Amino acid sequence: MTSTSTAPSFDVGSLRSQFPILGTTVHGRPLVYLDNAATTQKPVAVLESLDDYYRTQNANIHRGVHHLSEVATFEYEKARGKVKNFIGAADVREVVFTRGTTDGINLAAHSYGRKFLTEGDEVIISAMEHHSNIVPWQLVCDERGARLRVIPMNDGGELLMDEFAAMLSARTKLISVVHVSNSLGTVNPVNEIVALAHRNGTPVLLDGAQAVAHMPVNVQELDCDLYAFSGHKMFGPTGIGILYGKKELLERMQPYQGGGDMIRSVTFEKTTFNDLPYRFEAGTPPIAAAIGLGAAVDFIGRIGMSAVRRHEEDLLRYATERLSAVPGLRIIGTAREKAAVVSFVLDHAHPHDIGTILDREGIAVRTGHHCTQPVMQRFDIPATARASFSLYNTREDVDALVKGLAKVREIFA
Ligand code: C6P
Repeated sequence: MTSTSTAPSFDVGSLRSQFPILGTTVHGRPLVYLDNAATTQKPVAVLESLDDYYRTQNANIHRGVHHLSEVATFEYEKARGKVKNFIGAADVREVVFTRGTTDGINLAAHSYGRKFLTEGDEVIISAMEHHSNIVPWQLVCDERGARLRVIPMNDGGELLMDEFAAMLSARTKLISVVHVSNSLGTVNPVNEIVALAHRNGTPVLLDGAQAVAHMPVNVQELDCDLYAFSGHKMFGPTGIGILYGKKELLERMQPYQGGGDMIRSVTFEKTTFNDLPYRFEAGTPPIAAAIGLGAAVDFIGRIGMSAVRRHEEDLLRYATERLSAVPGLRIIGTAREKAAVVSFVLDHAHPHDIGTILDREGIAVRTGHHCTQPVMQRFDIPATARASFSLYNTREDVDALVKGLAKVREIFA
């Protein structure tokens, strides 16, 4: 099998040169970075925007009348506008800056769940959720006397849609499902989920942590009510994320955290709240990180998400083919619709040992339960090794992984 790259218009070499870390070595070997579902690397454009902000623009926002405060406020709000366009939101007021996906889902659980859930109500999640989309709902359901229900999946890692449809009732108050599974790679039929939910009058939150950097996402086309994702998984800094929400829904939700900037007026008797989206952004936000996320959005925009998706589909096909040929290797997650995430187990080798041996070869993969313990229970395994790809990965990276696994097999034979 040859290692030629496919999509001719997609210049991986030039993209890679924009990521300084990809030119470094680990244990004396060139870095092969295959842990993109955990976090992506950062291009020069993002690094420079952070540096530039702190060197020339640093000030608090929405507060000062002085020049720097106005510049910082302008840049922060410009970043919000870029995100709005990137996800196809109708209005900047629908784009709430958060600390990340986890923070966004917790915001939704508190602000929606505490206001709208009552005794006997139901929240539906799926069997392949990240802990971030399980625990916040467990907490709020416990508090409100509501019930958490789980859409089951088949052995390939696909949701059983008939069972989902049968679960919907007047008691269903929210559906919160992952767009793309981080441990199986499944791309869920989110359009169908939203359509069924809306027919039942139920809003839908999508966890887009593993989707936004890998495929075109348009929240108006998805028609989802809430959509959460993290900046650091899409070439931006850590500590920043987005909760998109339809304006009518956000307006009905109660504030999550209290503090500066989220109020209109405060007396000891009564507080009135600021407009959207500031009502959900209490305190000084991660200003530099938001601006860095704006730079990440510009970076992705220059490439185009459809081209990214095509490139990663090629990597997925190639990786699946080559890994399937490794004796004793079993891929966990074989859905028909997948993103470029390949989880696997290997006979006689624990995933942690696989990860450690690969690391000595300069190859970074993640091992463990990937914060999806119920997925591991469903497949009756303790953990997997996971290679997750991004726009800068190549077929040569896949070849390096397969070669590294040959070493693992040699040691554990
Ligand atoms: N998954 C992974 O290695 P935060 O930590 O808030 O940025 O993202 C949480 C999260 C939520 N949902 C999904 C589907 C995710 O994949 C993640 C993060 C990482 O798979 C770290 S566990």
